[in-house]
Amino acid sequence: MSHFANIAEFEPDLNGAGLRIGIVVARFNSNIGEGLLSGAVAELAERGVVDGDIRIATVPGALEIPLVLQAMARSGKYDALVALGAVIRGETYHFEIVSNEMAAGITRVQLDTGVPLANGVLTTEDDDQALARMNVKGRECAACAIEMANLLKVLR
Ligand code: INI
Repeated sequence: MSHFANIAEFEPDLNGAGLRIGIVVARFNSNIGEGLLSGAVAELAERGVVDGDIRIATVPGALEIPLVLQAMARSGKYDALVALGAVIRGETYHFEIVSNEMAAGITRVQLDTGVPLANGVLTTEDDDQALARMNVKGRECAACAIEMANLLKVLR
């Protein structure tokens, strides 16, 4: 839906057919990572991304995500990337460091490489919050990756 009759607007395009999507998932809090991954892959499939166009890399924790995203982005093999993981305050005394460095690194990779990137690393107070959000967050990030990949293709 465009806002104005005489002003062109790029419509969100959520068709994933033909898009190549890379996913990086942290194994720390692995049950949450698995839930995020299930949601993301289900959403990609429902939106037309075929299994052969998806690659999954796992890393030990959230702090390792940006470097692997950077390598995948630089490879030129992906239209968009998705980062998945969980940083849970109740289980770490350096919650802020892990959360902030992870998020800053992910944003930096996106801007440095020009490859769109959806940040699906949950930062929560406890396990229950992460469990409640993992499926929807995985799905949202997959949809975000598709939309951003399509928008960037049009803009370029
Ligand atoms: N990594 C996470 O992904 N989530 C966490 O909650 C977490 N905590 O609790 O510390 C965490 N730490 C590990 C970190 O990401 C690195 O793997 C580690 O510091 C080695 O570089």
